[in-house]
Amino acid sequence: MPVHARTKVPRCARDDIVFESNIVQRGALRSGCYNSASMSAAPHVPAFPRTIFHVDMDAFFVSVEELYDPSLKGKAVVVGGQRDERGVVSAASYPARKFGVHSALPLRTAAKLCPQAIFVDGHPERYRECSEKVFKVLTSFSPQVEMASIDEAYLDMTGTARLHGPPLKAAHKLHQRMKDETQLNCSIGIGSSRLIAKVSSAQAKPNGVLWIVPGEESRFLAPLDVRAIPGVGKVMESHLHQLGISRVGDLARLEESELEERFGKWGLALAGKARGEDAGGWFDAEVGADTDAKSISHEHTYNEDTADTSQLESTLMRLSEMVGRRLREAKFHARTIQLKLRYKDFTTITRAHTLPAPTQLDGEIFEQVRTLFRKNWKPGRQVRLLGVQASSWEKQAEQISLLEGGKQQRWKDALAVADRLRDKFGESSVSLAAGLRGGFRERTHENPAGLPGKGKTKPE
Ligand code: TTP
Ligand code: MG
Ligand code: MG
Repeated sequence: MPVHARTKVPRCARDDIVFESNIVQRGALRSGCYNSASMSAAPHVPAFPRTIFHVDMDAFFVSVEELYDPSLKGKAVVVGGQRDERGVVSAASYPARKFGVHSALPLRTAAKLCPQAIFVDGHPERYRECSEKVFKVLTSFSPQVEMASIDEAYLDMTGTARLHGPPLKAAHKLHQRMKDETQLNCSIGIGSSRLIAKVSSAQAKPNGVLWIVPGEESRFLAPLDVRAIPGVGKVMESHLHQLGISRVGDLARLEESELEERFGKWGLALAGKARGEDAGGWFDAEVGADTDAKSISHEHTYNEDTADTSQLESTLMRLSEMVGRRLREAKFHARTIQLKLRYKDFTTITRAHTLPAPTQLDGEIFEQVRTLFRKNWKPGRQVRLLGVQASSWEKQAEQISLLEGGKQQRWKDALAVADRLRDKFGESSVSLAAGLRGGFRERTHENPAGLPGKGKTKPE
C-alpha cells in the first residue's frame, strides 16, 4: 500500500498536491498526481489526450561530479569554477540552494552567500557522456524523444499504456531504469501538453514524479507564480505585475484580446499557456519535430582582463577547436562564424562572417574568427570575454574542389584522431599549437546544440 508522505513537500509547497512515496521504490521517490476533488465540475477533457513526459535530471552537473567524488554527496556544492574566480555558477547542489545559490550567479557572490560550499571545476566531457546515457535510457522507453537541453527531454508516451501501464506506473519504471543505468536521480512531470509536463516536473523536484490528470490543467497552474510558465522572464514578469497579475490564474482570467493588444502574438500565446496549452513558440511542434539546434557556441571569461594579443588569439584558437569538435559530433557543417567580444566595461560586440563553403574544421573556423577579431578589436583595450559561435547548418559540405580535397581530407583525418584522444584523455589533452597559451579549464558556457536527440528521434 502506498503511504502518504506529506512531510516531503515539493519546493513550492502545494497543499493540493498529494505526494505519495511508493514503498516499492526507494523511499526517497515522491510520486503523486494532481486531481482536484471537484471532478464533477471538471472542464472539458479531450477524447484522446496526449501523454507527455518531461524528464529532467536533478542538479545534473553536481550529481555527475558526485559520481566521481562521492564525498560531495549531501554537501553544499557549486560547479563552474573556484570561489575567487570570475565567471558564473553552472550548477548548485540542493543544500547550496538553501543559501540562495543558483545557476548563473557570479561565483564570488555564491562564495559570499555560502562560504562553506565546495567549489568544483566543470567537466563538460563528463556531462556530455552522462547526457548520452540519459538519452539511451529514454529511447529505450519511447521512440519519440526530444532532448531539450543537456539534462532534460520530452517523451511522447501517448498510446504506450499496453506496454508500460498507466502514466504513473510507466514513470516509476522509467525513474528506476534511469537510476539503474546512470546512478542519477531525475524528476518526471506528466501532462497532456509539453507545457504542463515541463511545469509539473519542476513542481515534482527533487526526485519526484507528478502527473496532472487531464482536465485539471488550469486548476494546477492557477496558484503558480507567472514565472513558472516557460518563456516568462523578468521583463515580462514586471509588465504583468504592473497589470496586477502575479499568478497564472490571474493571467487566465484576462481576456485574450487584452493580452494580444498589449503584447501582440506573444500575448496570445501567453493566454493559451495560462490554460496549459502548447501555445506559441517551439512548444507548438510535436515531440521530436522541431529539433535542430540553431547554433553551437563556446565562450571564455578571463580571470583577469587582458589586452595581450597572443593570449587573446590563443583563446580564439581553443574556442574554435571546441566549436569544431561539437560540429563534428553533431555532423553539422556551419556556414556562418561569429565572434563575441566583451570589453572590461561590459560593452559587447558580435561580428559574423558567412563562408563561401560550409565547414567543420577548427583551422577554418579560427581563421575567420581571427580575421573578425583583428578587424574589430581595438588594440590595447582590455577584454573580459571572448566567444566563438557557428551557425547556418548544411548537412553535407559542398563539393570540395579536387585541389583542396586532399588537404581537407588530411585535416579531417587528423581532427578525427584528436577527437578520439580527447574522448579518452579529456578536452585539454590535444590542442593545435596556437591554442596552447589560451589553455583554460573549460567553463561550461555552451549552448545545448548538437545534443543527442536533436534532429533525430533514435540514437545512432
Ligand atoms: P537545470 O536542469 O536547469 O538545473 P539542474 O539540473 O542543475 O537542477 P534541477 O534540474 O534539479 O533544478 O540545468 C541542467 C544543467 O545545465 C545544470 O546542472 C548546469 C547547466 N546549466 C548551466 O551551465 N548554466 C545555467 O545557467 C543553467 C540553468 C544550467
Ligand atoms: Mg536538471
Ligand atoms: Mg534541465
